[in-house]
Amino acid sequence: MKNKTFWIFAFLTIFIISITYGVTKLISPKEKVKEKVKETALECHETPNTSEPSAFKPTIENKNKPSGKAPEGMVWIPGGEFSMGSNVEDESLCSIKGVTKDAAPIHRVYVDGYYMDKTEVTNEEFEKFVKATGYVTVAEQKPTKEEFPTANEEDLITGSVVFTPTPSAVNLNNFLQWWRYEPGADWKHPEGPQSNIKGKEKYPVVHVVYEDAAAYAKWAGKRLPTEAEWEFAARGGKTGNLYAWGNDLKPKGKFQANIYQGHFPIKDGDTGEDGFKGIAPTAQFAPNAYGLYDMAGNVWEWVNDWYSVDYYKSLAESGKTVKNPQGPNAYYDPNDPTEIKRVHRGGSFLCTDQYCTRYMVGTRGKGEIRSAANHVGFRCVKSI
Ligand SMILES: [Ca+2]
Ligand SMILES: [Ca+2]
Repeated sequence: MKNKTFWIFAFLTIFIISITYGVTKLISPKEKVKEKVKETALECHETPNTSEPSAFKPTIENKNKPSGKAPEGMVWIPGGEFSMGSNVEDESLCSIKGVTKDAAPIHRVYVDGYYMDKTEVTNEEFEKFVKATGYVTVAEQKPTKEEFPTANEEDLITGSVVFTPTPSAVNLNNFLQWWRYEPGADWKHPEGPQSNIKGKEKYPVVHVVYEDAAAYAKWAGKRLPTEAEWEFAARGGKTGNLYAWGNDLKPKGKFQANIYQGHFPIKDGDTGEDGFKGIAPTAQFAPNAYGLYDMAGNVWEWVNDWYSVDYYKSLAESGKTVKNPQGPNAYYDPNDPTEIKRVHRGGSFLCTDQYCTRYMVGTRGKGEIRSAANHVGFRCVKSI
């Protein structure tokens, strides 16, 4: 690795951990866990087990509906009371228990109704925002000495993180093998400076950090969803399902989301059995019961809540139905205590049953708030 980019890789070490899959066990210093990853990572195709199916109580949707038409590109989500979280012990790294413990326990939540974007925000939509405002995303801005005081001046270069398949099979315990910091990568150049978004108008915008997403939402007269709003919407009024569409990953043998099939993360390993190798245009699969597309897969979606590993636990301990939760007051990830993180939801085109199954509707991801990558985007909501 060149000296020039060394520091930024060091910086990205923590970032990629969180932004990629949020699999905190993966980076545990405990060798025991690492060994388990090696043992199980490539043979994980069994149906996930659920430990407490009875923890889910029926979803009770609100009956009221606003008069008039929904804003363009949005659908009405009635809100109501539902059971939030995941109790799938085997999520992600198969037989490694507890990977999804940040999504447990199941707890009861109420949210008011709201409108939600049917799709992830697209390049075309984001371009309108940029043209109207002159907004410059974080990935397009040169990093500053203030933010990275120990970095050399020549290392302060614009760019973002891009998935890069490995030449051959690798152990899945070192994510640096399939991510690279690409100078010049940004939303208009998703694979790097030689790439562009021509013909990708309907693809989700990527390489956006939290503040980019929030700025777009404000300009559009919208806002980012809370984590509870995102999950209520993703569940589509159903109760305790594994996925946004039901409990079967492939009903009638057909994939319902753009995720990853094949040998992860090797070159030409993505078989595209779901119809897409890599990122896809939005809305290529059937919507969920609320008319929302890609609530699983394609790109991760920023939500507004701070990420705290034990937030659900604290809500559950109250023993009450929590009304319109806005997330914890502070971020807290014991694996990266200095990283400032907010929540990602839904998984991406890189999620696979070999490694990251966070397309499961109740599970959570997380990301450092000023870190972007080519598998993270967002969608907005609007209150009435
Ligand atoms: Ca795919
Ligand atoms: Ca998505």
